[in-house]
Amino acid sequence: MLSTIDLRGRPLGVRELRHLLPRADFDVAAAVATVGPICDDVRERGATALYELGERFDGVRPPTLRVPQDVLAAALEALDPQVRAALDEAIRRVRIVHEDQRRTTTTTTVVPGGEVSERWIPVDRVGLYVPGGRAVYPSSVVMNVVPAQIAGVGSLAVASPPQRDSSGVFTGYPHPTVLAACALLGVDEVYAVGGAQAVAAFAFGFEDASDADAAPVVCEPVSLVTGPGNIYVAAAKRHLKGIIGIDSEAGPTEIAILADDTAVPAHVSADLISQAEHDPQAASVLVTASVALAEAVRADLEDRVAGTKHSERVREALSGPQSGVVLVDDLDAGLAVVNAYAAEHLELQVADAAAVSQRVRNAGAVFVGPHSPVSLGDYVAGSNHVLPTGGCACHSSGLSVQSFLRGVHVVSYTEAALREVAHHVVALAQAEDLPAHGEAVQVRFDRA
Ligand code: HSO
Ligand code: ZN
Repeated sequence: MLSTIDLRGRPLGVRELRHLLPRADFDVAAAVATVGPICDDVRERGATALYELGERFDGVRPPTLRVPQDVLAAALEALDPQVRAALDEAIRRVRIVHEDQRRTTTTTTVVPGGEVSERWIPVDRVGLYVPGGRAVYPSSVVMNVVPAQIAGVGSLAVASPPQRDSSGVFTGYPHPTVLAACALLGVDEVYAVGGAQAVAAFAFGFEDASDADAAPVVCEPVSLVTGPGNIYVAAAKRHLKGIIGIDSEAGPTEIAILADDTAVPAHVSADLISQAEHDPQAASVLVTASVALAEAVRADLEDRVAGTKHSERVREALSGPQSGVVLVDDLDAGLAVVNAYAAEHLELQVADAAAVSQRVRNAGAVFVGPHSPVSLGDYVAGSNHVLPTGGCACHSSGLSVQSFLRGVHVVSYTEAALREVAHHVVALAQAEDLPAHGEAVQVRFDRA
């Protein structure tokens, strides 16, 4: 478990680091080839394809693609009170943080009579993806829905894979805890569709006329799809981007930990395991200048991995090419490594972690000091857990209220303000050999 990449004594630039740092050999780019035909199938055959793909990939044909309202209500009714209390608290904290992300219109007076405002307009309709399969993700319902609601999105649908083994009324629908979280947040449009096909279903919309006794169910296409998923979900988002907007490519999860001798090996080891638990393709990376810490973490991992519920999956993730221990000369070199790696989650378990955090440039989210583990952020810190993976944190942000808004410039000039600047428009239009641009201004000042 955890191969070692020894970068000590090697001054490395970003290009070399990106080449040397642990990364999965099967990445999103490779998965795009697989999801292309699935997306085409959904576009062409709609609901028929979605039922078949559920059977093929999730092992169950949903009773209906849209989850009926009484099934949503029953899920909320059956929700374990402790889980409900935890979800309520998660919702409360995520709301507090995301309320602070609201944008207000700014109006700039460029010159007297010449104004440019920026208005923030929510996307009309969004599709929120909630993973399922290896685990159950009611927390991802919260992380998707709360910012969309605060942004003021008018129409919002959730998709999550149909589940084979929940009993009775829920069989073939998303996990009841996921349904309960939707009900808790007032989301009533929920589809039993998972994987790449869910992203395609949102992008193209579909009509389900399989119930001859009822009116056809129509899922209108959305403008934006958000949410975390496995590598195929991330690949479908990349493939369909343009037809839909996406948040970020939130694929198999990653944790990088920058640690020094002050770190507690058991904490480091438990945190590496916590994210490896998601997926055999999850990445867990320890970056340290302390050989003693690296060894202590390795020793702790042996026991801890053996004793954890999903030890097989964890072992696979920790043994993969995407995970490892990176040995560096010092803290500066460690920071260069984590900035080049651009992890989805970066923990700083070092002395003076708050000061060190100021030097982090590329990470989906940063977890500072010994009492801020990633699993806190996964559930109840108030931060969002839908974050860019695969190095995308160097150009993308995690999910936020902003993800659901578009900034629109609204330009308003008076006649005098236009007249004042007309000659500049004409000069630039001529320089660009686009004289009609200039004429469109001049015509307003020509005498009749
Ligand atoms: N660590 C995952 C989110 C999650 N963890 C949900 C537990 N439940 C990606 O940030
Ligand atoms: Zn997690």
